[in-house]
Amino acid sequence: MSDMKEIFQAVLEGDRETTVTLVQAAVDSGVVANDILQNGLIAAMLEVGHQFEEGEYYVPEMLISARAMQGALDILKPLLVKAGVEPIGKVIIGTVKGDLHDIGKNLVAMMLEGAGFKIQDLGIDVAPETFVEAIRNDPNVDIVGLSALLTTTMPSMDATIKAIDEAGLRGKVKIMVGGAPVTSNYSQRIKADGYAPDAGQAVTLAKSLLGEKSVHQ
Ligand code: B1M
Repeated sequence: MSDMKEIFQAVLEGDRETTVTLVQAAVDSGVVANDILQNGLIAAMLEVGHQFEEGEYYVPEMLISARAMQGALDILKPLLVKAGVEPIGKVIIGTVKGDLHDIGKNLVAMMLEGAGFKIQDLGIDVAPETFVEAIRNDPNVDIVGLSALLTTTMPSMDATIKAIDEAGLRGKVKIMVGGAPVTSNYSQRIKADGYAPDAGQAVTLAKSLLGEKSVHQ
Protein backbone atom coordinates (compact mmCIF):
# COMPACT_ATOMS: atom_id res chain seq x y z
CA MET A 1 0.00 0.00 0.00
CA SER A 2 2.97 2.34 0.59
CA ASP A 3 3.67 1.95 -3.15
CA MET A 4 0.21 3.38 -3.79
CA LYS A 5 0.76 6.29 -1.42
CA GLU A 6 3.99 7.17 -3.20
CA ILE A 7 2.36 6.90 -6.64
CA PHE A 8 -0.56 9.02 -5.41
CA GLN A 9 1.87 11.65 -4.12
CA ALA A 10 4.00 11.68 -7.29
CA VAL A 11 0.91 12.26 -9.49
CA LEU A 12 -0.37 14.91 -7.10
CA GLU A 13 2.98 16.70 -7.38
CA GLY A 14 2.99 16.27 -11.15
CA ASP A 15 6.32 14.45 -10.97
CA ARG A 16 6.17 12.42 -14.18
CA GLU A 17 9.59 10.81 -13.84
CA THR A 18 8.98 9.55 -10.29
CA THR A 19 5.44 8.42 -11.20
CA VAL A 20 6.74 6.38 -14.13
CA THR A 21 9.58 4.86 -12.06
CA LEU A 22 7.23 3.93 -9.20
CA VAL A 23 4.56 2.48 -11.46
CA GLN A 24 7.14 0.40 -13.34
CA ALA A 25 8.53 -0.84 -10.00
CA ALA A 26 5.03 -1.72 -8.76
CA VAL A 27 4.29 -3.64 -11.98
CA ASP A 28 7.64 -5.47 -11.74
CA SER A 29 6.91 -6.49 -8.15
CA GLY A 30 3.57 -7.99 -9.20
CA VAL A 31 1.04 -5.34 -8.16
CA VAL A 32 -2.12 -5.74 -10.26
CA ALA A 33 -2.51 -3.01 -12.91
CA ASN A 34 -6.08 -2.23 -11.84
CA ASP A 35 -4.95 -1.60 -8.24
CA ILE A 36 -2.34 0.88 -9.43
CA LEU A 37 -4.97 2.52 -11.61
CA GLN A 38 -7.72 2.83 -9.01
CA ASN A 39 -5.79 3.35 -5.77
CA GLY A 40 -2.81 5.30 -7.08
CA LEU A 41 -3.59 7.16 -10.29
CA ILE A 42 -7.36 7.80 -10.33
CA ALA A 43 -7.38 8.58 -6.59
CA ALA A 44 -4.65 11.17 -7.19
CA MET A 45 -6.53 12.82 -10.08
CA LEU A 46 -9.63 13.12 -7.86
CA GLU A 47 -7.47 14.88 -5.27
CA VAL A 48 -6.03 17.15 -7.99
CA GLY A 49 -9.61 18.15 -8.86
CA HIS A 50 -10.34 18.76 -5.20
CA GLN A 51 -7.25 20.98 -4.83
CA PHE A 52 -8.37 22.90 -7.93
CA GLU A 53 -11.81 23.48 -6.42
CA GLU A 54 -10.17 24.71 -3.21
CA GLY A 55 -8.06 27.19 -5.17
CA GLU A 56 -4.84 25.42 -4.14
CA TYR A 57 -4.11 24.23 -7.69
CA TYR A 58 -4.47 26.09 -10.98
CA VAL A 59 -4.63 24.84 -14.58
CA PRO A 60 -0.83 24.30 -14.91
CA GLU A 61 -0.82 22.01 -11.85
CA MET A 62 -3.75 20.01 -13.29
CA LEU A 63 -1.86 19.75 -16.55
CA ILE A 64 1.40 18.44 -15.10
CA SER A 65 -0.49 15.92 -12.95
CA ALA A 66 -2.31 14.81 -16.11
CA ARG A 67 1.05 14.33 -17.85
CA ALA A 68 2.32 12.22 -14.96
CA MET A 69 -0.85 10.11 -15.14
CA GLN A 70 -0.48 9.72 -18.91
CA GLY A 71 3.11 8.49 -18.46
CA ALA A 72 1.87 5.86 -16.04
CA LEU A 73 -0.94 4.81 -18.39
CA ASP A 74 1.62 4.18 -21.14
CA ILE A 75 3.17 1.55 -18.85
CA LEU A 76 -0.17 0.02 -17.84
CA LYS A 77 -1.68 -0.08 -21.34
CA PRO A 78 -0.11 -3.40 -22.44
CA LEU A 79 -1.37 -4.96 -19.20
CA LEU A 80 -4.90 -3.64 -19.65
CA VAL A 81 -5.12 -4.43 -23.36
CA LYS A 82 -4.76 -8.04 -24.44
CA ALA A 83 -2.97 -8.35 -27.76
CA GLY A 84 -4.25 -10.39 -30.66
CA VAL A 85 -7.87 -10.74 -29.52
CA GLU A 86 -10.34 -11.20 -32.40
CA PRO A 87 -12.48 -8.00 -32.48
CA ILE A 88 -16.01 -8.47 -31.14
CA GLY A 89 -17.24 -5.07 -32.37
CA LYS A 90 -16.15 -1.62 -33.43
CA VAL A 91 -16.35 1.54 -31.29
CA ILE A 92 -15.80 5.13 -32.40
CA ILE A 93 -14.95 7.24 -29.37
CA GLY A 94 -14.14 10.89 -28.72
CA THR A 95 -14.33 13.76 -26.26
CA VAL A 96 -17.06 16.11 -27.42
CA LYS A 97 -16.67 19.59 -28.90
CA GLY A 98 -15.25 22.23 -26.57
CA ASP A 99 -13.75 19.69 -24.18
CA LEU A 100 -10.02 18.93 -23.95
CA HIS A 101 -10.07 16.25 -21.21
CA ASP A 102 -8.88 12.91 -22.53
CA ILE A 103 -7.53 10.76 -19.70
CA GLY A 104 -10.89 9.14 -18.86
CA LYS A 105 -11.75 8.71 -22.54
CA ASN A 106 -8.34 7.11 -23.17
CA LEU A 107 -8.89 4.76 -20.26
CA VAL A 108 -12.34 3.76 -21.53
CA ALA A 109 -10.83 3.17 -25.01
CA MET A 110 -8.05 1.06 -23.50
CA MET A 111 -10.44 -1.10 -21.47
CA LEU A 112 -12.76 -1.58 -24.45
CA GLU A 113 -9.77 -2.58 -26.56
CA GLY A 114 -8.76 -5.00 -23.83
CA ALA A 115 -12.26 -6.50 -23.95
CA GLY A 116 -11.87 -7.14 -27.70
CA PHE A 117 -13.40 -4.04 -29.31
CA LYS A 118 -11.70 -2.40 -32.27
CA ILE A 119 -11.32 1.30 -31.45
CA GLN A 120 -11.26 4.41 -33.60
CA ASP A 121 -10.32 7.29 -31.32
CA LEU A 122 -11.30 10.68 -32.76
CA GLY A 123 -9.48 12.51 -29.97
CA ILE A 124 -10.60 15.62 -28.11
CA ASP A 125 -12.80 18.60 -29.02
CA VAL A 126 -14.62 16.50 -31.62
CA ALA A 127 -17.35 18.32 -33.52
CA PRO A 128 -20.73 16.59 -34.09
CA GLU A 129 -20.10 16.57 -37.87
CA THR A 130 -16.79 14.72 -37.32
CA PHE A 131 -18.64 11.94 -35.48
CA VAL A 132 -21.23 11.88 -38.29
CA GLU A 133 -18.52 11.59 -40.98
CA ALA A 134 -16.71 8.83 -39.09
CA ILE A 135 -19.92 6.78 -38.81
CA ARG A 136 -20.80 7.40 -42.44
CA ASN A 137 -17.33 6.26 -43.57
CA ASP A 138 -17.37 3.00 -41.66
CA PRO A 139 -20.01 0.37 -42.37
CA ASN A 140 -18.75 -1.76 -39.46
CA VAL A 141 -19.15 0.68 -36.58
CA ASP A 142 -21.37 -0.67 -33.80
CA ILE A 143 -21.06 1.85 -30.97
CA VAL A 144 -20.26 5.54 -30.64
CA GLY A 145 -18.80 6.64 -27.30
CA LEU A 146 -19.04 10.27 -26.19
CA SER A 147 -17.02 11.61 -23.27
CA ALA A 148 -17.46 15.00 -21.51
CA LEU A 149 -15.82 16.28 -18.34
CA LEU A 150 -17.32 19.75 -18.16
CA THR A 151 -20.91 20.70 -17.38
CA THR A 152 -20.50 23.31 -20.13
CA THR A 153 -19.70 20.66 -22.77
CA MET A 154 -22.47 18.21 -21.84
CA PRO A 155 -24.78 19.99 -24.37
CA SER A 156 -22.24 18.98 -27.07
CA MET A 157 -23.27 15.38 -26.36
CA ASP A 158 -26.88 16.32 -27.03
CA ALA A 159 -25.85 18.17 -30.21
CA THR A 160 -23.81 15.17 -31.39
CA ILE A 161 -26.69 12.74 -30.87
CA LYS A 162 -29.05 15.10 -32.70
CA ALA A 163 -26.56 15.43 -35.59
CA ILE A 164 -26.27 11.63 -35.87
CA ASP A 165 -30.07 11.43 -35.82
CA GLU A 166 -30.50 14.15 -38.45
CA ALA A 167 -27.93 12.44 -40.70
CA GLY A 168 -30.19 9.37 -40.67
CA LEU A 169 -27.52 7.26 -38.94
CA ARG A 170 -29.19 6.73 -35.55
CA GLY A 171 -30.42 3.25 -36.43
CA LYS A 172 -26.93 2.18 -37.49
CA VAL A 173 -25.17 2.65 -34.14
CA LYS A 174 -25.70 2.50 -30.39
CA ILE A 175 -24.55 5.59 -28.48
CA MET A 176 -23.00 5.46 -25.02
CA VAL A 177 -22.01 8.44 -22.90
CA GLY A 178 -19.85 9.05 -19.83
CA GLY A 179 -17.62 11.44 -17.94
CA ALA A 180 -17.58 12.86 -14.41
CA PRO A 181 -20.56 15.29 -14.67
CA VAL A 182 -22.71 12.96 -16.82
CA THR A 183 -25.52 11.02 -15.16
CA SER A 184 -27.88 8.26 -16.13
CA ASN A 185 -30.72 10.81 -16.06
CA TYR A 186 -28.90 13.11 -18.45
CA SER A 187 -28.14 10.17 -20.73
CA GLN A 188 -31.85 9.34 -20.90
CA ARG A 189 -32.76 12.98 -21.45
CA ILE A 190 -30.52 13.26 -24.52
CA LYS A 191 -31.68 9.82 -25.73
CA ALA A 192 -28.33 8.05 -25.54
CA ASP A 193 -28.57 4.26 -25.45
CA GLY A 194 -26.59 3.99 -22.25
CA TYR A 195 -24.41 5.62 -19.61
CA ALA A 196 -21.40 4.21 -17.75
CA PRO A 197 -19.82 5.87 -14.71
CA ASP A 198 -16.37 4.33 -15.19
CA ALA A 199 -14.20 2.41 -17.63
CA GLY A 200 -15.03 -1.02 -16.17
CA GLN A 201 -18.76 -0.43 -16.46
CA ALA A 202 -18.25 1.02 -19.95
CA VAL A 203 -17.06 -2.44 -21.04
CA THR A 204 -20.14 -4.14 -19.55
CA LEU A 205 -22.40 -1.55 -21.18
CA ALA A 206 -20.69 -1.83 -24.59
CA LYS A 207 -21.08 -5.61 -24.56
CA SER A 208 -24.75 -5.33 -23.69
CA LEU A 209 -25.36 -2.67 -26.39
CA LEU A 210 -23.64 -4.93 -28.90
CA GLY A 211 -26.02 -7.74 -27.88
CA GLU A 212 -29.07 -5.44 -28.27
CA LYS A 213 -27.79 -4.30 -31.65
CA SER A 214 -27.47 -7.83 -33.01
CA VAL A 215 -30.96 -8.74 -31.74
CA HIS A 216 -32.56 -5.74 -33.48
CA GLN A 217 -30.82 -6.12 -36.83
CO1 B1M B 1 -10.12 20.14 -15.89
N1 B1M B 1 -11.79 20.25 -14.89
N2 B1M B 1 -10.48 21.89 -16.68
N3 B1M B 1 -8.40 19.93 -16.72
N4 B1M B 1 -9.87 18.65 -14.76
C1 B1M B 1 -12.19 19.06 -14.12
C2 B1M B 1 -13.04 18.14 -14.99
C3 B1M B 1 -12.99 19.70 -12.91
C4 B1M B 1 -14.05 18.75 -12.33
C5 B1M B 1 -12.02 20.18 -11.82
C6 B1M B 1 -12.76 20.72 -10.62
O1 B1M B 1 -13.22 21.84 -10.64
N5 B1M B 1 -12.89 19.93 -9.58
C7 B1M B 1 -13.60 20.99 -13.60
C8 B1M B 1 -14.95 20.81 -14.28
C9 B1M B 1 -16.11 21.39 -13.49
C10 B1M B 1 -17.38 21.10 -14.21
O2 B1M B 1 -17.64 21.60 -15.26
N6 B1M B 1 -18.19 20.24 -13.60
C11 B1M B 1 -12.52 21.33 -14.61
C12 B1M B 1 -12.34 22.61 -15.21
C13 B1M B 1 -13.21 23.72 -14.65
C14 B1M B 1 -11.40 22.84 -16.24
C15 B1M B 1 -11.15 24.17 -16.99
C16 B1M B 1 -12.42 24.94 -17.38
C17 B1M B 1 -10.22 25.01 -16.10
C18 B1M B 1 -9.93 26.40 -16.60
O3 B1M B 1 -9.42 26.59 -17.69
N7 B1M B 1 -10.31 27.36 -15.80
C19 B1M B 1 -10.35 23.69 -18.24
C20 B1M B 1 -11.29 23.33 -19.41
C21 B1M B 1 -10.53 23.03 -20.67
C22 B1M B 1 -11.43 22.40 -21.73
O4 B1M B 1 -11.67 21.22 -21.72
N8 B1M B 1 -11.98 23.24 -22.63
C23 B1M B 1 -9.72 22.42 -17.70
C24 B1M B 1 -8.50 21.93 -18.16
C25 B1M B 1 -7.88 20.79 -17.67
C26 B1M B 1 -6.49 20.33 -18.11
C27 B1M B 1 -6.26 20.51 -19.62
C28 B1M B 1 -5.48 21.16 -17.36
C29 B1M B 1 -6.45 18.87 -17.58
C30 B1M B 1 -6.87 17.80 -18.64
C31 B1M B 1 -5.68 17.13 -19.30
C32 B1M B 1 -6.09 15.92 -20.09
O5 B1M B 1 -7.16 15.36 -19.94
N9 B1M B 1 -5.19 15.52 -20.95
C33 B1M B 1 -7.55 18.88 -16.53
C34 B1M B 1 -7.69 17.89 -15.51
C35 B1M B 1 -6.56 16.90 -15.39
C36 B1M B 1 -8.84 17.81 -14.67
C37 B1M B 1 -9.10 16.84 -13.48
C38 B1M B 1 -8.24 17.32 -12.33
C39 B1M B 1 -8.84 15.36 -13.70
C40 B1M B 1 -9.62 14.74 -14.88
C41 B1M B 1 -9.15 13.32 -15.03
O6 B1M B 1 -8.30 13.04 -15.87
N10 B1M B 1 -9.62 12.39 -14.16
C42 B1M B 1 -10.65 17.07 -13.24
C43 B1M B 1 -11.07 16.84 -11.80
C44 B1M B 1 -11.90 15.57 -11.64
O7 B1M B 1 -12.32 14.94 -12.57
N11 B1M B 1 -12.19 15.25 -10.40
C45 B1M B 1 -10.90 18.35 -13.93
C46 B1M B 1 -9.20 11.00 -14.15
C47 B1M B 1 -10.01 10.18 -15.14
C48 B1M B 1 -9.58 8.73 -15.10
O8 B1M B 1 -11.36 10.25 -14.73
O9 B1M B 1 -12.00 11.67 -16.74
O10 B1M B 1 -13.68 11.23 -14.86
P1 B1M B 1 -12.55 10.76 -15.70
O11 B1M B 1 -12.99 9.46 -16.48
C49 B1M B 1 -13.62 8.36 -15.85
C50 B1M B 1 -15.16 8.45 -15.83
O12 B1M B 1 -15.65 9.78 -15.86
C51 B1M B 1 -15.60 7.61 -16.97
O13 B1M B 1 -14.60 6.59 -17.01
C52 B1M B 1 -13.33 7.17 -16.73
C53 B1M B 1 -12.45 6.13 -16.13
O14 B1M B 1 -13.03 5.46 -15.05
N12 B1M B 1 -15.71 8.14 -18.32
C54 B1M B 1 -16.49 7.51 -19.23
C55 B1M B 1 -15.09 9.18 -18.95
N13 B1M B 1 -15.45 9.25 -20.22
C56 B1M B 1 -16.31 8.22 -20.44
C57 B1M B 1 -16.98 7.80 -21.59
C58 B1M B 1 -17.81 6.68 -21.49
C59 B1M B 1 -18.00 6.01 -20.30
C60 B1M B 1 -17.34 6.40 -19.15
O15 B1M B 1 -18.50 6.20 -22.55
C61 B1M B 1 -18.20 6.65 -23.83
